[in-house]
Amino acid sequence: MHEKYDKIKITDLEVFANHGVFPEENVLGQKFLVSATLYTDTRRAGLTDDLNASIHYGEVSAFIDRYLREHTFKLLERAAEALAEELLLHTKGLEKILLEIKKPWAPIKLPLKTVSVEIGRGWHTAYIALGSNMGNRENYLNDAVTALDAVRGCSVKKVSRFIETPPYGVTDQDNFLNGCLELRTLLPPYELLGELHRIEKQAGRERIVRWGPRTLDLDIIFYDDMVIEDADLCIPHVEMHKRKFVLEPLCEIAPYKRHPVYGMTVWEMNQGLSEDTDNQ
Ligand code: A4P
Ligand code: MG
Repeated sequence: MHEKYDKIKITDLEVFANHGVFPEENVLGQKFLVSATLYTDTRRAGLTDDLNASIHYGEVSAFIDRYLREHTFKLLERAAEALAEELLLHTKGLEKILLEIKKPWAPIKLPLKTVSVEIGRGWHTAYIALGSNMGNRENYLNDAVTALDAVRGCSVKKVSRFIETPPYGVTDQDNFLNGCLELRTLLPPYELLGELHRIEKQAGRERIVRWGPRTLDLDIIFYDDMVIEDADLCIPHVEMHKRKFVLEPLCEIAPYKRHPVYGMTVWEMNQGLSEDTDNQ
């Protein structure tokens, strides 16, 4: 996995800008030192000697300089967050960034070399299951795909076909239309869940009966290989391996994705479930 180790580093780029909590800092300005570690696969550039196959550190440096001069933030945390997001959104081939902003002249009336904030941000891959069993089901699912793709820092990469499925759990309700999608996202899991809830709400979703009828249900199935077991968020989704209506569409777009706890691929889980049903 050589590409995981590849990086391009910019160290202590000097920018004169106006960030700070004190109003004087926003007017007078001061020096900032910016360091960025850009994680990108340099293999192709390494073989071809072609700049277009890599990230141009001159352009990135110019972008950092311009961005920090043209915006004013109170906190270094906010400056770093906003800048990292802009760089990830607009730099082709940039998978992850470590960004440090140092403030050598921090006005705290004590001698110090620098204060700084360093953050790590990057792209993640999530798989989302979609379901609807009320109203115009196909429209609800298509609108959800569009709404998710429109979220800043979210880009839908693949969408499965939508399949008609009998209700699981509470069986006394209409058939579902189910599908899955692959999402590239800058959002951490809880922020992604917040966006899913917002989109469900926009589709008129009301939470009356658990597992009951709904216009739109959006569940996070996988988020990279992360495992979360909190009261209000479980990833991988706890029931996914038992659900044909998740595994079948997921198998279309990510057959070789492996469950980070059970170790089985989506294809294997889907196959196992078909055999169980055949034997019933
Ligand atoms: N939550 C925890 N983990 C997750 C996660 N990975 N993704 C929490 C999304 N949400 C997660 O969900 C309840 C709470 O689960 C959320 O607020 C979140 O904090 P909900 O959507 O409000 O309620 P729900 O959907 O009724 O319950 P649940 O347990 O999420 O049900 P499922 O698992 O979504 O199942 N049959 C067919 N054929 N097709 C279906 O799509 N769907 C369900 C609902 C039942 N039967 C079905 C289908
Ligand atoms: Mg749900």
